Amino acid sequence: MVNVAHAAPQPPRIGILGGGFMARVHSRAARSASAALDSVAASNPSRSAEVAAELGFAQPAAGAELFARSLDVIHICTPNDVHAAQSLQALDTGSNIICEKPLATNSVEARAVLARAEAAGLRGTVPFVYRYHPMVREARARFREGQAGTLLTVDAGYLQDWLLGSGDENWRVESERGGPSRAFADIGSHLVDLIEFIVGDRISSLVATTRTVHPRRGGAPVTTEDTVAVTVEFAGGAIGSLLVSQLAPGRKNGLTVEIAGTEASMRFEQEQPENLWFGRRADSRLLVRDPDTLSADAARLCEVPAGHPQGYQDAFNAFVADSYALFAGEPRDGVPLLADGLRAVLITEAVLKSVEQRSWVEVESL
Ligand code: SOE
Repeated sequence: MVNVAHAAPQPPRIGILGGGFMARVHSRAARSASAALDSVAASNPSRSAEVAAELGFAQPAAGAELFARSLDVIHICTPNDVHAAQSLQALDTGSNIICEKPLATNSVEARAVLARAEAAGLRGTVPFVYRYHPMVREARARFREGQAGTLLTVDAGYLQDWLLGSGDENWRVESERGGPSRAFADIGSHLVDLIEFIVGDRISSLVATTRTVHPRRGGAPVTTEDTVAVTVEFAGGAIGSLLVSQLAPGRKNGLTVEIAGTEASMRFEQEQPENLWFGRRADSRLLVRDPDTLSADAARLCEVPAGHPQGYQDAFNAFVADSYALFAGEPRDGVPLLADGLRAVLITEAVLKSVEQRSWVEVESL
């Protein structure tokens, strides 16, 4: 049975800040959840007009105008350096927020966003969207049921190649706009969120090393990291290793998580999201997404029957629909909240501190 029970009860009026790739993904998800697409603010007025027409918004808006439109939800899809300030503005004008990661470029600002939301009685979510693949939910359900036993190790990586060459440029590379961490804040944060989401344990300490392979891009010096290797310890005693790179030739969005427990292992590969490998000393299996055989939480996120592949945009659609439902007061399990955004910032800061000190560091708690 296909279950589409994650539709929001009352579709909200929404606006989007930003006009790039993520604004497109968010707008498709908002449309899928039947939101009223009110206004969009891109980098300048003519760009806003183009994006509004292209994405089907009622009108373009300058940033300040958008905040004045009493929107139910503001999606923040702008460069990292303005996420926290725009989140605060949105909350101050009474809107719930869906803010792209990182929630802020430092934990002081991320904490301020959480405090403001709480004081205003508003909610926010952060798109750690890989949580919304049904086979991730299946891994989580099986792990929580004890099918893997006690967690021993985690072997995880997130590899991309879009910044492989010294000529590859993007605002994320510049620390003024992207923040002090690039590869880890951009994609390592997804990896940590996904691991902790599946196993329900927290990384308590880590030691990290990074490399900036290209010291200059586009004629300008680069201070943010291209590659990161991290050894981690979990509060519950397990250990693990994470490899994060945006210079891995041929890898486009290669997020992989393999956990090994005393009874079984599980491996999820984001580029093959219809499968989950479930390994035992005897009888290992490749599980396929089939709503008739999955846990309730995984089946809830199945948009189409078995054998009809679903993927990234479906995950994003479900995340946005769940966010809207949560904002409307409906309970939803496993939605990445502002606290999860803060958690990612704290882990990123621990990575940077470890690199600077060349030593193990404890991850600050929430
Ligand atoms: C680029 O590295 C990027 O688009 C990230 O910013 C996203 O968060 C990730 O989901 C895919 O890759």
